[in-house]
Amino acid sequence: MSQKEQYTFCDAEKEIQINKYDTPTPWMNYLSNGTFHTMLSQAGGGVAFYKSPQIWRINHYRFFHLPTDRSGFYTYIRDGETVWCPTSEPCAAKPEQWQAAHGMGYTRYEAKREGLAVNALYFVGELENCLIMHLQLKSDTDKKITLFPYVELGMMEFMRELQWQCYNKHQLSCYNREDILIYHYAVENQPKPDETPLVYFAATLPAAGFDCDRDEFVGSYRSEENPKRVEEGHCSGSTLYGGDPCFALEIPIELKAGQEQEVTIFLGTAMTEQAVISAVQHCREQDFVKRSFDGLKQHWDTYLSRFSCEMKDKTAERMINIWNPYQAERNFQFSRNISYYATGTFRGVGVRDTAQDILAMIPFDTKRAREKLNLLFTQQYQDGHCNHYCFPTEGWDPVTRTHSDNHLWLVMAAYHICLEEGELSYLDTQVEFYDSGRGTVWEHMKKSIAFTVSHLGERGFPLMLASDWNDMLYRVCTKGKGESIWTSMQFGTVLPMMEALAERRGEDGRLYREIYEAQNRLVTETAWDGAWFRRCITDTGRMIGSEKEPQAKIWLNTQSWSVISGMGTPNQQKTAMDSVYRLLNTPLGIKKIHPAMTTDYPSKEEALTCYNKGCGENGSVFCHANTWAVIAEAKLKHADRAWEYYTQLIPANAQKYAGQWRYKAEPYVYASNIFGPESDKFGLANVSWLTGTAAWMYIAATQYLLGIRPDWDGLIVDPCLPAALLPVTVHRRFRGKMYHITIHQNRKAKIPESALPECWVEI
Ligand code: IFM
Repeated sequence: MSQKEQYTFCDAEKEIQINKYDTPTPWMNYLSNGTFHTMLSQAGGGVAFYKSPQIWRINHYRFFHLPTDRSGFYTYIRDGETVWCPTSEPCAAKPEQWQAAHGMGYTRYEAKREGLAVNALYFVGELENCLIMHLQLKSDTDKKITLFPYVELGMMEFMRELQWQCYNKHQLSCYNREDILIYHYAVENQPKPDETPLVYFAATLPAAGFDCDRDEFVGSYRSEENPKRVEEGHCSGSTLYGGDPCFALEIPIELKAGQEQEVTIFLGTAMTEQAVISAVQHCREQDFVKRSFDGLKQHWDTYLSRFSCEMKDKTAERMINIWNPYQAERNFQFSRNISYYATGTFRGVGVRDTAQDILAMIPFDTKRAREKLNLLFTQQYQDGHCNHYCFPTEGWDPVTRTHSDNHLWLVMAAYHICLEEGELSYLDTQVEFYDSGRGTVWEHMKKSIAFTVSHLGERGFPLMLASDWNDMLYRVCTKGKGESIWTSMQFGTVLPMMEALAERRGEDGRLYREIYEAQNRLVTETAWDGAWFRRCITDTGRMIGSEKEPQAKIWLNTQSWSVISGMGTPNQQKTAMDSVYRLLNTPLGIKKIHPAMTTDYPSKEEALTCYNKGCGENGSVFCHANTWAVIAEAKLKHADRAWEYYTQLIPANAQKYAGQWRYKAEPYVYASNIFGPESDKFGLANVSWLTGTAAWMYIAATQYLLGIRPDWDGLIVDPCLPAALLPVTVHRRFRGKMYHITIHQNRKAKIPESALPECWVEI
């Protein structure tokens, strides 16, 4: 099957249109209004949740069991003896014509079988907390059909369900109230019972029947593919007071040839029965669907208009204008919580991950960025270190491991908020410390620096602690002595930010400069290996990432971050990045280390990895880390190489190179990693959607390739683009004004803040 047949991008609609339901893996979209969320595949599979997938998950979704990508949000159409679904799945009888399209916050399906055409639009709007499934039906001939909208409910706490469902499921109830099905999750010891909503299911047309008991609806030894009641043509009217719940409706419809008929189904949440009834009344209003969808469209049009570009490379243009900022926004919202790969059971808000996601929200909305960063600062202790994850929605205790990098990411995010806003007021925001007391953001930031200063190792580099950015390095420091050269470079990146902020505040910034210089001396002298920078030092003093080592001789991050931090000499930086190109680059991106390690390196007892070669953290193309190589090459002004690194990882390009059935993941969003050449699955993309790649690739593309960066008194234009790509035009909203910048050459320039609402510049 050719690429063209499988999917098409439609940039005018900001959509990807998918022409076959059986993609190699489920290709997901996220529908959300910030409170009610649905992850939905091209085949109608997925999971909905209210605020948290850990404690308020609505339906079952099987992440790795077969059949894949089930259950989901299905409407069965019983047309004579045939039963099919506009989502294509899960029935054996498939539509004769079919297409799905993922757009900004919505997914739609167009299907036709036996003269019956159905357009189904799924989205979550601002007006109510519900998934809206709007169906338009049109038949070539007169027809009497029955629709059976269906959702397999689960216990709201997925982990409790795995462990305790044999008891707790008999504490659930699901029933019909005034033509609305209601699910009540109230089990012993559940967290936040008072904040737990009821779930509802209702339609705009009257139902002739319903089921709330899954076993009654589906029947024994059957599945979503062939529910018994659909086959029989009628629901059983079951309610459920203990057992396995579901929502199913039976909606008979008479269609006249050529006439369109509409029905909308709502799966939503509200706190009380009365609130449910009001919400459904609202949903059933004549223009509710239209108003909701228009609002959603408007929201994304406005959001994405804040930064866009026009360039000859349409694949890159599409990523920069549409899919990359969309993915970054979803990461900002969901951190690494729930995706087709992450089960949404334990990862709340990761401080490290979210602080990086904030960087890509800043150009769009500093208010949202501030709020999220405030939350992260509440995870900081008086001594300056931070919790690793927190669970603000679930109210669970945080994961308290101390890593060497978490608190430093906060400094970086706060600096960039100030820079975007062009003033320092954010620094005066008061935020609680996790252990006791409160302080301004600026005080928090100073404590971040103080923590690293007081946690340097024997050689003077920051202690690794429970790992730096690279989780795998937790074994380097089990005795508390290992040191991170990369954290030194991360420290070296934020110290000049502190210096600049201190000076703008009228304080003495020299201390930060002095610390920077001391760290820089270490990096230049001790970390340099001859052709690249070493990565870290183990408890026993072994230098990891050295030519002298038998494995994992070179690591990507200390090369790219030497440039980002400005540490090491210019010659070292350039040599290091040349080594990256020579030893780590592949046509599918840059490997994180080379060569991949065996599971007994450096010793069997203290092995650095359990990963097979070429997988995950062990020699895969780690896309997140690739973004920093793009930035580094752009900073070195190597336009062709920077662009090569950027474009080879654009998902549609990588997928094309690897082949669709090797790459497997979505061609419109970044994956966390791609299996590397030391694996026989080289080219397989893994953990798509929720990855730091989204935020950083966006920063790399917009701030370093296009080179549009905020400065205190205007915009810096510092492009680094291949000559063949020029001219490029950028539209950037900045401090309430719109800038239209046409770049004809790679020349650094400064655009002073405009007094007018719009400003046109040629570089
Ligand atoms: O930095 C981490 C991140 O927190 C989780 N995914 C892997 C990254 C690299 O180890």
